[in-house]
Amino acid sequence: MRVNSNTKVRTRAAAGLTVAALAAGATAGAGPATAQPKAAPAAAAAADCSAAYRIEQKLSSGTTWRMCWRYDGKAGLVLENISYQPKGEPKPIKVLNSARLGQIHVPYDDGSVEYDDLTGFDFAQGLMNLAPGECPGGTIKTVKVPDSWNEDPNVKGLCTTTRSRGHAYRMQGDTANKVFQAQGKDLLVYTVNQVGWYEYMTEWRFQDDGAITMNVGATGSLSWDDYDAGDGRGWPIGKGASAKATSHSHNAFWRLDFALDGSTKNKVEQYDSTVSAPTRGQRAPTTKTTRTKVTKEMAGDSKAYRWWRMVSATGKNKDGHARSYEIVPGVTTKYPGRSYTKRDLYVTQYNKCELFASHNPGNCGPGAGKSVDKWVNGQTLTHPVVWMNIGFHHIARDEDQQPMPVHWQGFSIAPRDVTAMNPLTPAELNWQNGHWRPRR
Ligand SMILES: [Cu+2]
Repeated sequence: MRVNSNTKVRTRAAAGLTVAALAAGATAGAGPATAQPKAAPAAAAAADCSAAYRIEQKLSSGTTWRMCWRYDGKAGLVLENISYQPKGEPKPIKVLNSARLGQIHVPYDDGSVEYDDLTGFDFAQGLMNLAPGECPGGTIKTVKVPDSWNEDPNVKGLCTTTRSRGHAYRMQGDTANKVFQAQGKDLLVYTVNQVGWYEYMTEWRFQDDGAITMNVGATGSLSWDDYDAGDGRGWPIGKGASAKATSHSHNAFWRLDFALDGSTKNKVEQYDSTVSAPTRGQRAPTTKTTRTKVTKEMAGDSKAYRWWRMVSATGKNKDGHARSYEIVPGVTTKYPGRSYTKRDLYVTQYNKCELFASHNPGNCGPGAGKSVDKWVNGQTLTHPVVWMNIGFHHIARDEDQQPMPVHWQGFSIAPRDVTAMNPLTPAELNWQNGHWRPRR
């Protein structure tokens, strides 16, 4: 039997207990301490993995996604060696060396407590068995949880399945009865991890158009112990106004180690556009877009008219354009309370010791610091690693019980010039590239 959730439930009841003490309590009897991160398996960088750790899905539209998975004792699901092969491409196009969560940081609004769920509150240990019905049409893989608390470390906890996402495109042809349309298909890979009263869904969505969307969904139950918020720091749940669920934030981090076309020497670019009022002689406002090459480690903020991309060091598409992946931030409520949550995006030079955006367990050298903001210290980027911070401020509502509906937060990366045309272009239209002229 797995450890009953009540034994590791978050409690903020014991006044004066520090977070460290809570963390120690939560791991008591959990077996050997795991202060140091495990060395990555030697096979991680290899081109392949054994069948049990391979995920390969050819979607009905012709796109194939391939990757390896492993399960980390703190980060949970780690996807490695991710490649994309749309129809018409002779071989897989590598996108990422590694994709994983970097932290889920949960500070409470009344200042009583904050949690580092991955590094301090046994997110990975809380991997849940999935019932067949929650992986519809898919396959549930068995995950061996490292240093498991349970007699049987095996959890039927990794779902891979496919899902339709609606229109991939639609275009009216020459005649009313000729419509070009396609229904998009996605590969989904997900786990559910219980932390205290919460259950986190870690979902990776690999679309047939080359985009990858990563989301964390929080469900389960509101924290039972947190019903004593003061005014302005909670919301009344239940009859009357006596039980106020304490508001809190879920600050989720993802760590992406890109390897476009198999090389980690990717270039980072930031684009900003400014819109100016019309000057004399202009009929409308003008917009100018500028590119800034990011050559050194950076901490950046999302804003309107700003985006970033990772550019392949080696690969070009059939039009001769450098392949790249654009970073598409999701909706976020940035939490300014901690140094590492103050910025939306960090790009650091690769360091195998830098694995968690906060409370990093490894000792990364003298003065290296324990959080991602500290690692942005001017190094030249020859192997950039992307850290995205997406925050959600959770002010509970009556509808959050019971169970709590899943609330999602996340972001996407989208191909930009990876293929010369829409990877789903039907054969009849594949001549319409560039400044084409209608055929008569
Ligand atoms: Cu919440």
